[in-house]
Amino acid sequence: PPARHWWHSATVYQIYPASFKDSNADGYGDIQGIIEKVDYIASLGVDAVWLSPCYKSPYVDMGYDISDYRQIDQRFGTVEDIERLIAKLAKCNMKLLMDLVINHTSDQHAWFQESRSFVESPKRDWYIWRKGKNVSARKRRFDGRISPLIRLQVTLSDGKIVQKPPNNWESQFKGSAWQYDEITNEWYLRLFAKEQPDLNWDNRDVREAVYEGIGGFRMDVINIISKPNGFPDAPVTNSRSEYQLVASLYCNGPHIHEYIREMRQEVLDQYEDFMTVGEVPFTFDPAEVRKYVEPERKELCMLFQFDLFGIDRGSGGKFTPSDWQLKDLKSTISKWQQLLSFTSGAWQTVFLESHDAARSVSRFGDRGQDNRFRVAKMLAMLETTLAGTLFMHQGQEIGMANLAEDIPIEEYMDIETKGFLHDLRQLRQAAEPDRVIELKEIVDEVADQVRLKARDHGRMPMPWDGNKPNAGFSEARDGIRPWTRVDSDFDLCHVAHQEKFTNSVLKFWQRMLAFRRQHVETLVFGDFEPVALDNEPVFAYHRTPPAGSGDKSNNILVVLNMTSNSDTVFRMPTSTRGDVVEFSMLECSRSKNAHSCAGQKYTT
Ligand code: ISL
Repeated sequence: PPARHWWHSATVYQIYPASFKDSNADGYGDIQGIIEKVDYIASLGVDAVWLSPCYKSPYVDMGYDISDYRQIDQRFGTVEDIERLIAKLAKCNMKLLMDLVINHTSDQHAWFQESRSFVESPKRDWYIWRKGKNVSARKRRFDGRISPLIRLQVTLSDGKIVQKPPNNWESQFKGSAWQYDEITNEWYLRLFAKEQPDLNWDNRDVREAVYEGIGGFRMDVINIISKPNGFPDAPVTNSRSEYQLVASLYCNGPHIHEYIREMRQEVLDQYEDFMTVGEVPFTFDPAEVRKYVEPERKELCMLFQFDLFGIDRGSGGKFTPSDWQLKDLKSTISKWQQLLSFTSGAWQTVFLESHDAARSVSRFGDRGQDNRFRVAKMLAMLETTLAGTLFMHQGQEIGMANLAEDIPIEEYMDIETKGFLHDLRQLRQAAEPDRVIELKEIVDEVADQVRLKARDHGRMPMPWDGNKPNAGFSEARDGIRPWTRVDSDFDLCHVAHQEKFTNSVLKFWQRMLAFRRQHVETLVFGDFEPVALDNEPVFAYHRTPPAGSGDKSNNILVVLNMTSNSDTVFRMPTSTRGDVVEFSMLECSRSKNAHSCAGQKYTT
């Protein structure tokens, strides 16, 4: 069997630094704030903290646009603060995982400034520059498909010759994935915001420069760093838009595995027991996914794979509805549990939330307040009884939900949400060039989806104490306000309250994490087998220790009631091996409303 490492059985707690704890009343969370909360984090029973970016950044995409990898942004503190955080975490037996964003930098990074300045710049080739496609004025006039608005975007040079981007790729945040730059009359690739130019990984110097700083990391969009040769146009799947969002074209590029292996050999292997988790969005083919994590290939320790995360994504993109059913959720989880496990020889992560998604309670549960905490506990039980390295996102441990207030859609701040709204408005404007389309005209139509799915929800400040101003997140006053809205429902859901209350979501997470540690062979390393997948309202599965494990008899049956009906009945299928000899209900309320339970030791 493959070697075991500390990170296999670890639970990692994600901190979004801007929203965790503000120690200096400037409205932003900071490193010192995290240091103050290390004891709290330790009390959860987690093994490591993943810190979303806090490097120097103009903050166009909340720090995922880095302008200096060697400095901590002023709003968060200093490098010394990070060192103090590492020391404090270590005292509590926890490690720190930093976020490595190396597909792109900020446009304010010195490398890009140099690259953009002139075509012969030594750093020109550090980014991806191409000439635009020329479109003659004549062709333009007769090409009915080019809408007035899109023409505006490409009439960027001297007015006589109209340029189009080098290909038709769409940015993740909408619009063309290429940005015209007047200084040299060329375009650079930027798969995300225009302030996030993509690095050219084919350039050896770029790779050397990146390798200089690496320890152990969560690697942002690591599967798209190697770009396809020739930058071919994407097939047109969305005829309403000039640009096509076809991430599969630039995922798993020609040199991807070579670069990851190189990074590992040249840097990571020098450190003992480093941990890497690659973010691998847009890739769903199991064979492709496995390549990143099969131990003998010596690439990544584990990855974030997004099949489950995208379950509510409609065919028209994230903000379009999808009619996913409970059975899809069950089969998606079951599929990946079996594909990537200790026995199968490739490792995975378990996660339901991050800073890139809305809250799981709101996405997967009903929106009624009545069930909110039950749903939170049920999902906690789901996650803590699945195989893989467990990741939880700050606030999940108290059952934070999406913003309770239906605030105006225009007040959503995230760049993905804003980009989507902007793009939709442009498309409408293009269809009706004779009148001005205001944002409020499209708001009604998209409000439900934005309220359900916007990334903003996962980035709300932590409510530490509902009796304090700003829910104890920040003492900002005199006109200074927290950088983002503090939810109005904090009196219902805050840490100070849940710490005192034995049936709280927080206490439940603590108990479940302890249970997971106690049954690590079965729950972390063990095999997964769904039971009665068709039993609609219930999700039930067996967990059994891996073959060859000394802990043979500790089988666990997990039964989750996925409905709000407390009378739901689950009959043990006759195929169940052995009899239940001891069945402990772990449910929180102990009342007849028991919502979910895990039984243990049921073999003979
Ligand atoms: O957020 C998403 C969907 O809502 C994802 O498609 C996301 O854009 C993708 O997973 C890449 O995410 C990472 O890189 C982005 C950054 O905005 C995200 O916050 C980060 O997690 C660009 O750096």
